Amino acid sequence: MLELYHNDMSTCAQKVRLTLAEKGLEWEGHHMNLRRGDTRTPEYIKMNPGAVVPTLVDNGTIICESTVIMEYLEDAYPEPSLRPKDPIEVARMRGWLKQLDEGLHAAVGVISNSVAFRYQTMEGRSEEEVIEHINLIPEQAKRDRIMDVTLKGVDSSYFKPAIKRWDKLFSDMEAALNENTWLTGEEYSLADIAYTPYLTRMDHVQFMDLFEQRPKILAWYERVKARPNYAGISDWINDKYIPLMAEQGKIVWPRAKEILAA
Ligand SMILES: N[C@@H](CCC(=O)N[C@@H](CS)C(=O)NCC(=O)O)C(=O)O
Repeated sequence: MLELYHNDMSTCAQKVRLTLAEKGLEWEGHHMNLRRGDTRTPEYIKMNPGAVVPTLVDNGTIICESTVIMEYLEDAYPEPSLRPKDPIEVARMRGWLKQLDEGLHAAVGVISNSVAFRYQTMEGRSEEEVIEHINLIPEQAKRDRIMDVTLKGVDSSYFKPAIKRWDKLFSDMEAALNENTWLTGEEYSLADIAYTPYLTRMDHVQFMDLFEQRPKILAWYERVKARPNYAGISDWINDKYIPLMAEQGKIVWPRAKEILAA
């Protein structure tokens, strides 16, 4: 039996739910409330040392890290295949996945937190309680980043590099989609799945002007949303998050635009 510790709006959990849906796999969910700190308990950290979702449990075996989970699902449940046959395309696919793990995911965390999620973290907590809550994050670098972004919002020094990094990624993505229908070639792959939640996040924070001059990305986004597996995102939308992300995102977008124009 497949069990997934996840969260409704988490981009990493969305990656895994999209993969499970594409493969038509049944799973049992354990929903974790991230603002409450459900992943920061000693019991959960034993299972997932980073104190994050998602965690997959397959017949009692624990698998952490969304990219690792996606590749595991591809190996353990190969049909339909989400890894291209051509080794060059597999290399490209892994290149896209690697970038998320090496900074892009953290950068989207900076954007989402500084724009919107910080308000949820601060709600009902004094400043000391906010600091105490963030201090439960096991990894030092992440703790420092989340602390700064939560306390300072878009004035955090992490905001500028984060938006610039995503802008660079979107230039690369537009170029790739100018060549092919999907990110790695003519086959829909784990790379397309992995980036779908991040496009959705840009949409939710109303940063869609990023794609004004990037029509291929917009067309790709329409294609991924039209696939049945998009239910892995749309069935789990938390209505409390959407207005907050939209309202705060609209306020912040001119600032992001200024950074990108400089
Ligand atoms: N590298 C990890 C990152 C996972 C991650 O950052 N998950 C976030 C949600 S997208 C989380 O659980 N955060 C916990 C928290 O905010 O307390 C992965 O790919 O699985």
